[in-house]
Amino acid sequence: MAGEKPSVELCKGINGLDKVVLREVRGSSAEVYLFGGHVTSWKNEHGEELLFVSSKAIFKPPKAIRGGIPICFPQFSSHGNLEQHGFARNKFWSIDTNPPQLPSNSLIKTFVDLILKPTDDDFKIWPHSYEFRLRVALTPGGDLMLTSRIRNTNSDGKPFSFTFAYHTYFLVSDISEVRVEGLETLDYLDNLKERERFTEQGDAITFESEVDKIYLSTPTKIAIIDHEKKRTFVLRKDGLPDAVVWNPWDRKAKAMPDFGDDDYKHMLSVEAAAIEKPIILKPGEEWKGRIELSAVPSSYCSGQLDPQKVLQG
Ligand code: TA6
Repeated sequence: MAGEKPSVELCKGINGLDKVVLREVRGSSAEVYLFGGHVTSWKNEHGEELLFVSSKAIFKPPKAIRGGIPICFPQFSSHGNLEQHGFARNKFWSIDTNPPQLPSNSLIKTFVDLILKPTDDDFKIWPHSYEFRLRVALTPGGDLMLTSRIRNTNSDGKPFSFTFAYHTYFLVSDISEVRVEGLETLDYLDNLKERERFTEQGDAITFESEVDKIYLSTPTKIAIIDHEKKRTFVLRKDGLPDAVVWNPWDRKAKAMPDFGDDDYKHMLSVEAAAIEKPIILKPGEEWKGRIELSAVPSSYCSGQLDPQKVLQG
């Protein structure tokens, strides 16, 4: 409830899985499951959900949760010989009780730190020692921030490389009424055409069929405009040069057991990522990748809020 103290609460979620609930003074909230380090809810001060989670999502490890913000690490999609999207989203994370200092805005008081480290078994799959720290924070204004820090802790002097994505599922009212701004004229790899490289046309991106594209070296701000909901999501990103845009549309929707047949109408994945140039870390080195999500009331057509202003602001 608005007006109460900001809070961070560890509690039980679906199927008794541990989750942390963040609440901010003006009423916004977020939820993150220790399974997968997976954000499954982000609500504004009116209690309105902003992230899509499928009604058919399965909360049974090791199956990844369908929706919210799965984390793809150390491999995006099938770009390598590991399982699809790597293993971080299929692992149990722990609360990081003693995280190293993270320079951040002192106004941000509502956050939780999680950590993922490899088990002996994991070495058989990916023979590297690492520490993956994830901070999930909610600003007083209700923005959601995810900061990942990945450190190579190999003692054998070996570097390792990885690709990465915050696979964010935004909740939209009607996909055919959504526009994405900030990716115009950029090159992209089309996953529906064996990752062939193309250049995007000059206008905002709209949706009328399946899309699965990796935009390369994008601006640090992308706007997702939901006309019907009069809402603009602003995605700001650091350390993540690429952005994936995905909607499975009807046929693929039917093929996914944990996804409703009509769910594609109400979600759009826009994923801040590092794919084209894998991140390479020598022992002792650390990489940081951050997103900040805002949801601002907008009425594009009435010009009240022009996404271009958002993108330039
Ligand atoms: O990010 C887009 C994508 O790589 C698509 O190709 C599609 O496979 C989607 O991710 C979902 O992947 P998942 O493994 O969660 O079913």
